[in-house]
Order: sequence, then structure tokens, then C-alpha cells
Amino acid sequence: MGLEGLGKSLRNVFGRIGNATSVDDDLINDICKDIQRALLEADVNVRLVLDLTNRVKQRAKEEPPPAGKSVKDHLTQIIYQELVRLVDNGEGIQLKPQTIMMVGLYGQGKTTTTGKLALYFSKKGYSVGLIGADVYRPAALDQLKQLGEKVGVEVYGEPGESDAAGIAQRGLQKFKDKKIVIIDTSGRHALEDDLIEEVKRIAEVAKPDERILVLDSQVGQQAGPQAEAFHNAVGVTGVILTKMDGTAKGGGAISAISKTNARIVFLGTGEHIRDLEPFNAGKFISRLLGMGDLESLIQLANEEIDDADSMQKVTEAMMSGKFTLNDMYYQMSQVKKMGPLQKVMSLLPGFSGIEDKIDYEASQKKLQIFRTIMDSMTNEEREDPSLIKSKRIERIANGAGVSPHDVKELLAQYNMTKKSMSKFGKDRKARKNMMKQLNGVNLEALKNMQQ
Ligand SMILES: Nc1nc2c(ncn2[C@@H]2O[C@H](COP(=O)(O)OP(=O)(O)O)[C@@H](O)[C@H]2O)c(=O)[nH]1
Ligand SMILES: [Mg+2]
Repeated sequence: MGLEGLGKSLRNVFGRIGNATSVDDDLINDICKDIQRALLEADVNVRLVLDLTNRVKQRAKEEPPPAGKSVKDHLTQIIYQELVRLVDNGEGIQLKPQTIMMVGLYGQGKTTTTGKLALYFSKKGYSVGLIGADVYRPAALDQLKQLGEKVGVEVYGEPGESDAAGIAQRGLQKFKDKKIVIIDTSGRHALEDDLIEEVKRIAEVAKPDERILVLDSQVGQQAGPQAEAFHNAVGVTGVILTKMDGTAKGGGAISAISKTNARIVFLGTGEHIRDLEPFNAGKFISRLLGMGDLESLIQLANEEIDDADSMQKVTEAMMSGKFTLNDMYYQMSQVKKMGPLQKVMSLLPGFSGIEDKIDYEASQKKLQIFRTIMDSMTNEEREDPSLIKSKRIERIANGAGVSPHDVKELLAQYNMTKKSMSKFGKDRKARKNMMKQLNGVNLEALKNMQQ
């Protein structure tokens, strides 16, 4: 089962609670079995799974629902909190002078993430040096040097040298006055003995404080064995999940951290050097559960608005990838009509900051700003937002009385929505399944989970 699968199974669990007539021991036991199956299929460590379901059972029995909260919502919330606890394995990387070593298979994002970390620490005021110890791919050092140049940090490398541990040693010597040194290492397409030997030797020589496993969030089940092999070799202290901007929702991470007992420290959320987010367990689980999904919003909209036909049209347009700003404008106006904003806010992409208490007032303000911005665009621009470049951004911002940053934010949200919808739209079967599932989901309960 892939990552999507885990999110889906867990959503089913919540759906089941929503549909139950009452919450009794039988239901709780059944639900816990479903959770166990879902997590075990995603390769999560058995002991962790049992701990989790035992805690859910115990808390459901012992903790009375807080005033005003139904038993169902309370159970949903307990499960959500325990899932968060499962991935919450400790604090992020400390802000202190240290050596960090990156490990992982080819293409996972090690080099890119090395650059992102360099920027992160530079911004915090630390001097940073990067060591290119990938001796396997000829272009690796150039890639790292380019990143270093972008960020303005020094890169040490020895073109043509094949002794990675030697490079690391000499690099550390050169950077002995830098507060943060990050070592980028080689990958392979698959786990191979020589790779494991190589990273082991680098770790022995460099004695890095942090050994960071970089994992593509789309890896799914192989995340477990990969994590285990690297962990046995160097003792992984932290995991960075990359490509979280893609369709995958990161379920494989749970397998990875349960194999290493390391914490997830950052998420890579794009190809750009700034696309690095400190890991937040609550946000991650919400995302895994698809709570920021526009699909859920559409479903809710279909149930609650009178003009279901137009909504259907917009939905189809979105699915086909021909989603314009006019469509998004319409969709937003419907959301407003739909009444209590609280109910739908958490389902909107871009508004899913559900790890903290959602600031509904701020969100509503944002929605209004977006509407104002769209009002000051021409219809041509709303139909084809790719026309909107710097000059037009300024004009629109002036017209709407907002900053260019606000306009860019709207465009970013539009692009994100469009991208996710067209991807989703290509897969008819997935779409149907999703709709079917969402029918069973207790949206109220999902909404209440964070409260
Ligand atoms: N979309 C996206 N792409 C990423 C992310 N991190 C890395 N990549 C891309 O993944 C590819 C492989 O990255 P690279 O750093 O060379 O991987 P390495 O082989 O592990 O060093 C490159 O095309 C990167 O631009 C991310 O967070 N999001
Ligand atoms: Mg690389």
C-alpha cells in the first residue's frame, strides 16, 4: 500500500465513526482494528501500532468528552491526537554550531536540501560551509557549487577524487571556523553495499552531530528498508521528507521514523531553495488525512448549496485542468454563501493552517482580499492568469489597494489549486473513489478535531 493508501484507510476510519449510530466498546475495538491494519500495511512498526491503539482505547474509556463535544467527535479527536503523537518524535535541528551529514538514495533531494539548509542557517546568522562528498555522480559538485553561489556560502570539493571520506576530512579542516558544516554524499539507485560502506566511512571520519536521511515523500513502503539500512550504517538522527509539494501525502515517513526512531526535522516543499518548512506533526497528519483537500470542499458544497449545477460545471472545469480564476472566484463566492466559514475553511487549500487554532477572522479577511483583487483584474486575465506578469501585478495591486505580494499570493493559490485538480482529474477511478469516501466522512468531526 502506498502513501495515498494510508491516508485513505485512515479517512475511512473517521468515516466509520461518523456513520456509527453510537460509540460503544464494539465500535472502538473495530475502529482500532482498522487503524492497526492501515498502519501495519504502511509498514509501521508493530509495537508503535499497538501502543497507539491501546492509548486510543484507554483514553476513549477514561476521558469524558469535554462539555459541548459529542462522544463521536471526542473519539475522532483522540485518534487524531494519537496519530500526531506517532509522528512527533522530538524537536527540530538545534540552532547551534554543528556538522550535518546528508544521506539517502539517488534523486531523493539530498543536494537540493543541502542548499536549502545552507540558506536556513545563513538566515539565522550562522557561517556555513558545504562539502561535496558525492564522488559518484560527476555533475554533483557543480550542482552543489551552483547552490552555494545562490545562497552565498562556500563549497569545498575535489573534482576527480574518489575517496569521499578523505574529501569530508579535508573539507572539515578547511571549514574549521564555520559554525555549520553540511556534507552532501553520494546516492545510488538502490541500496548497495558500497554505498553503505562509503557513508559509514564518512561518518566515522566526520563524526557529524546530525545524520540526516533525505527521503522523497513519494517513496512509500520502501521508505522502511531504506531508513533501516542507513540507520544501521550511520545512526540516522533526523529525516527530511522532500517533494511534499507533489501528490503524495507522506505516509512512508511514518515507516521511516519508526525504523530509525529519528524525528522528522524538515519538509521539502518545492524545487526552489526557499522551499523548506520546519516539520510540524499536526499539520503533517492533517495533510495525510487530506484535510486540506479541495475535493472535500466540493463535496460539501454539493451538499449545501442550491446551485449544484453551476458548481458541477466548475468542478468539471477544474478536473479537466481548464480551471480559470473566474472559476475560482465563483467557487469562493459559493463558499461564502455556504454559511459558517469555520465549517469549510479548513478544507480550502491555502487556508489549511489547522495545526494552530485557525484564525477565522484573518482567513475571512484573506478571502475578501482575494475577491477584491480578482475584481480589479480584466476578464481576460481571470480567464488566463498566465498573462499576469510583473507590470500587471502592480496595476492590479494598485487597483485593489493591496500589495503586489497579495496578488502573488492569490496567483500562487490559484496555481496550486489548478495543479492539484488537473492531476486528480486525470484519474477517473481515484476521483470516483474519493467522492464515495468523502460521502462517509463526518466533516463536522474533522473540523472539531483540532479544537
Ligand atoms: N518538487 C520538488 N522537487 C524537489 C524537492 N527536493 C528536490 N527536488 C528535485 O528532485 C530532484 C533530485 O534532487 P537532488 O537534490 O539532485 O537529489 P539527490 O540525488 O538526492 O542529491 C531535482 O530535480 C530537485 O530539483 C522538493 O522538495 N520538491
Ligand atoms: Mg545529489
